Amino acid sequence: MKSKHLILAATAVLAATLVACGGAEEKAAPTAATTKAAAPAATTAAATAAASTPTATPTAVAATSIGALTAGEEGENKYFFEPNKLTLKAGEVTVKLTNKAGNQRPHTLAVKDASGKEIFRSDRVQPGQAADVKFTVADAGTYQILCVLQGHADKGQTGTLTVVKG
Ligand SMILES: [Cu+2]
Repeated sequence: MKSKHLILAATAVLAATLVACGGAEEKAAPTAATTKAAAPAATTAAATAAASTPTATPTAVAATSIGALTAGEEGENKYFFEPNKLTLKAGEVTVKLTNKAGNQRPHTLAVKDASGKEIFRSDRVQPGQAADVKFTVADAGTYQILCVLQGHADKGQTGTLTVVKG
């Protein structure tokens, strides 16, 4: 008899705890909702900006078909592009390729598509010189850029060209 009461009591406590927990969650939820509801009112401009950001960002990125790269060297074993990431809009593009003064060798800019097919290769640019390299990338996507001279890509002279819809 006593133990039955204890179990009942325990069950009641458990039930009360569950209800209390449920109640607490329900109480917490409206508070969060209230906070959320209040936020847009307080920061309508920010909320509007945030909402328009997803569409605004690609447009901002796509605004240019002109990029610039500098070919760099660190001794004999490391060649690179700075920066090694470019984003351009699809179509005819121009990349100013600068071969840094003080470098010891020419460099080029070539572009390979996702399948590894070379779609463009520039002339050599000599140390201390720059060239406006023009080519066409018809399709949005990710391309590899590299210098095609012997061993240069292996020594790090590669990068990524991201092409977005114009
Ligand atoms: Cu090179």
